[in-house]
Amino acid sequence: MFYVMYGMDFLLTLLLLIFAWIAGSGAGKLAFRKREKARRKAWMLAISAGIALFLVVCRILWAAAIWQSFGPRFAIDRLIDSLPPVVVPAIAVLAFTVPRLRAVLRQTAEGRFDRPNAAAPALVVPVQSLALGAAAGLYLVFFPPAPPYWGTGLVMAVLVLAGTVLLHLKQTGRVRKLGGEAVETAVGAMRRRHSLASAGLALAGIVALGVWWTAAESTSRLPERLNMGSHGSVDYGGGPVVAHGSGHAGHGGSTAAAAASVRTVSVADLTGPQSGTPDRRFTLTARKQTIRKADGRTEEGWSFNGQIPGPELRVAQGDLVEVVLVNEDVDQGVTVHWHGLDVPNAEDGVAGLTQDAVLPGQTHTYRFVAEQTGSFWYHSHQQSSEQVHRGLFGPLTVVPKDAPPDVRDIAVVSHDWAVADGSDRQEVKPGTPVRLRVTNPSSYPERFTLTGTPFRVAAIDGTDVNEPSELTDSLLLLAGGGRYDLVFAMPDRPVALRASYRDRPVVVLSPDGSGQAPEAPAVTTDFDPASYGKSAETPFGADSKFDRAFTLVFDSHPFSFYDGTFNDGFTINGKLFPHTPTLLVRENELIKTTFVNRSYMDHPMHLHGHHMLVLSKNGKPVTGSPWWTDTLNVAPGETYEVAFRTDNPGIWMDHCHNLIHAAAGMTMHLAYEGVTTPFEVGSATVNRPE
Ligand SMILES: [Cu+2]
Repeated sequence: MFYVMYGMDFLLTLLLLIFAWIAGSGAGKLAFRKREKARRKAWMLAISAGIALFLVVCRILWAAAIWQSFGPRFAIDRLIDSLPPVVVPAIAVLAFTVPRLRAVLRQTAEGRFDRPNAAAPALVVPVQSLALGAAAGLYLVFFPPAPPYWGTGLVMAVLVLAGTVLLHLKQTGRVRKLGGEAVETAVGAMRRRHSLASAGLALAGIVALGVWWTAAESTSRLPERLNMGSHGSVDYGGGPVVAHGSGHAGHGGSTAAAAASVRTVSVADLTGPQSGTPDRRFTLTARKQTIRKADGRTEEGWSFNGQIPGPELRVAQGDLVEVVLVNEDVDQGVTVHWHGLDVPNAEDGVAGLTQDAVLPGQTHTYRFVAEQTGSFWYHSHQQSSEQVHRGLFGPLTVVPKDAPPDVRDIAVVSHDWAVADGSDRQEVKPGTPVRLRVTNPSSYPERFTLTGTPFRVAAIDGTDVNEPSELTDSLLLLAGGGRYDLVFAMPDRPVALRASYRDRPVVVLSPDGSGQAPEAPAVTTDFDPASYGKSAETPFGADSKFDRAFTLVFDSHPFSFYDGTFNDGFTINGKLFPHTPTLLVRENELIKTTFVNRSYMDHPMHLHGHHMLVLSKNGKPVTGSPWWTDTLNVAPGETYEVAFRTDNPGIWMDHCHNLIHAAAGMTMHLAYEGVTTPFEVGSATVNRPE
């Protein structure tokens, strides 16, 4: 639906430019046509201008339809930025061009041709101005404006106005020529000037493109060193101004924070318990590993403890967990991030923000208390777009202290490499309660089906669903980085979990361990967490008074540079990191964030260190169970409102978990007042978090 709506808008914009351009060019030449051709050319002008006017009306109606379908945030930029430059000239065409063109048509029908009338700027310039406005509209498709849109609107208006003035001057000059010379001489001279001007314009265009390319390429380069606490651009979300500094705790702290006499603390000091004997101790050793894929080819992968996915870390709620990360030979360095587990900031494992990447031969120790129960996963947050893809991830499960012992509890981390050899077949006695902890470690949303038994989605992103109802033939869309816990009692026949990207099931459970997987359902219904389960008390909700409200709008920038590389960028409020705003907060505030996806790809938004309560989806309140998430898939055309409490001080990543998007700048931070970091990213450091 969204693709159709935005695609059609693009098509209308393109067609408008084509017809307005044909009309504008025809209008400029009309007065210089041979008498016998004038009538036909005037008709062609009338038709192309008529189509262009019709397309302007279509664009207005289509913007209204987009507004109606997806909400004002999806159409407001059209209203402010791209429609005025065509609507105003279109009105001028109706007021000035149409009467004069009708006169030309009338006269030429009688065999007369009044050249000065046909050359009148009032006939010609409005049509050409419309073409300029249409060109501005097409530019805005590829370089979408950022909120609040007024600046871009003003620039577009000034540019089109300036262009119109120049066209007017040019046309007045032509009229003068037409008065002074014989038409044939005038036409000849005009043709020559026209060719020269066209060549000049084309050359200027190429030069401008070159200048833009060079400038965009060089300005997109990240600085050699960038402190992640420096916050070049900030957003207070309408709340009180928050003191923030320029990093380097321990070297005088932050000036702004000091000036406001706010106590500063370094992320490095926001650790888990440093003393006490751990209840569970693990060692994760990262090393290179050759992987044989399903098609027989081999590729260099990287593993934890020689496995892809890495070993499951299974702990009980309340355990003090100690994990020693050892990097044997992964040259880029590694870290471990505990995805979904809201650990203290220093234990969060983000290279360049909460620690330095652990280089070959080095170790790093993480210590935290597993306070939440549920399904989580761990992965490297150093060059994560490449390292997670190559295998540096694994499941992390926190079970309740009083977990029933008879449950068959299986962590399923579905990764295209890990399952290359076929389905995971397991024997489960009929009647056994089963919990499948399904994790999607890929960058893209994955669609799962479970066949052979009715089931319930017992938990989303590690948090229990309240009174989940029974499902059959449901299509479960799981965000990249997200988790669903599927529970059922094992029937006396096989059960299969399928992922849409694979032919063979990911997991087959059967009473004898060798059963045939049941057929995939022919028809499925989409599972919607927004209306699943029963509503229940939440610590805050849509009616709460929020201390700050942030709006994050995602746009496609198909022609953009990031760190010197030309690519398909996805911006947050028009910006790529490090120009994305840092969301600044104080401890113990209630925050509302609105995600608006106007781009053509899904963005699984992952906030570190906090769980977000989903308040509404596409303007409709969540009606089912309270829906807590740490990785929310925001599909094209979707708007979500989420809320969270600032109860975990630090500087936290808030980014798209399509790690390719994140690596191309779709990342930002949530920073608490007074928190600084001694760590840096940039080419002069070892740290590349994405
Ligand atoms: Cu994304």
